[in-house]
Amino acid sequence: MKAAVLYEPHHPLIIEDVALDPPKAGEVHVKIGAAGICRSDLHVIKGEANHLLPVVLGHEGSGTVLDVGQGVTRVKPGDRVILAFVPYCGHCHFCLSGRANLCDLHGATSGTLFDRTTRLHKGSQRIHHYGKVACFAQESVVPETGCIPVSSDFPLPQAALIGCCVTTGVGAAMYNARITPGSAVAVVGAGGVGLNVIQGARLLNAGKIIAVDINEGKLEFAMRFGATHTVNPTIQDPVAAIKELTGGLGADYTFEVFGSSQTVLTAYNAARKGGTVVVVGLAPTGDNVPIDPVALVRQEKTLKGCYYGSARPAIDMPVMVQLYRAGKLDIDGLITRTYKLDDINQAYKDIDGGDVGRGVITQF
Ligand code: CND
Ligand code: ZN
Repeated sequence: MKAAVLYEPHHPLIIEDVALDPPKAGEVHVKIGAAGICRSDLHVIKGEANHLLPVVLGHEGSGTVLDVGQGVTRVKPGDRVILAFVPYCGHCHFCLSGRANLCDLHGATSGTLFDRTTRLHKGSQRIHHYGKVACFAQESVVPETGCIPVSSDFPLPQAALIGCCVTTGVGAAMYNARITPGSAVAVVGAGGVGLNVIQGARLLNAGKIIAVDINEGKLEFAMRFGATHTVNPTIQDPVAAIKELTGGLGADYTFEVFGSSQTVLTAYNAARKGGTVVVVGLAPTGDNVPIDPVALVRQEKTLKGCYYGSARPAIDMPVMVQLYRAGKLDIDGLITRTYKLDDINQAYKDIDGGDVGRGVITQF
């Protein structure tokens, strides 16, 4: 089957035929229907995040079950599924304490399936699976717990986006920050994930929602998803601007959704005393944020990370499906470009070049 393989950072993905072994016990063979273009894959392509190579990237996917391995009960051939990039083992401390997005075994087996082997290979060369999803391919084999069933009439591109940017962004607002009605929110980075933090804040009845981005087009686009104010750091100091918009206090909640020490610091400094700073973006490996520990104490800020929207995919992705169906989450409007798998390198140029919304591969 055809897949896009990354052999080396800073090099284009190679579209080629690779072998995909049948699913083992507890695994599911899926025909990929849609795959979103997220910056997390780009971090690996640009060498900003380390990963075992070669790898089939793609962690925002959906598809249709082709066949299942031994003992699989959650899905059957023909089912439509959202693919979760943190499938859960169900046995570790974090799974058992209700934080399946932090599954230990998943972290310990990064790049492979749970049994530490890959189903992907080329001859004798093993090819790794990004996020146990590896959806930049015609087909994939994923853990059963990484399959979240949706009804057969649910559109595949929208299902793919629930697989990462929607759940990551809306979840950051809803499950991690737990924004209270009327509060002032600032979101630094209004790309695919940031737009979903913005619409999550709108859903939770935030008072002010300030979108911060260096790209004017992204700021305009963010107004459609609920931003009430915009700030462009290339034109004004973002911290001063956010303070001015919040009566000199700073925002109750700030979110960092680009991935750099600089934007984390902006989010941190733009939060008011007692405010909450949620870091969603993945900064390059080795990047450090200079935070004054005494100010942290005296200002009682809360600084926290948020992985996969702090969501429990099996429980919370169906919530995203319901909110979309009820017209409360706009996923259609997020999808601004569609691509063929063959054009994946162009798709990554487009996200890095500043195109608004989300691109999705819909033809494999
Ligand atoms: P995308 O590229 O779509 O958006 C990033 C946005 O940040 C763009 O609109 C940029 O213009 C903007 N930006 C760049 N520099 C600045 C700046 N200095 N100030 C303000 N805005 C700026 O990326 P994405 O939305 O796909 O991903 C965003 C981050 O989230 C990225 O680091 C990705 O790896 C990470 C992420 C995290 C998780 C998670 O579970 N925590 C899941 N998926 C993606
Ligand atoms: Zn992502």
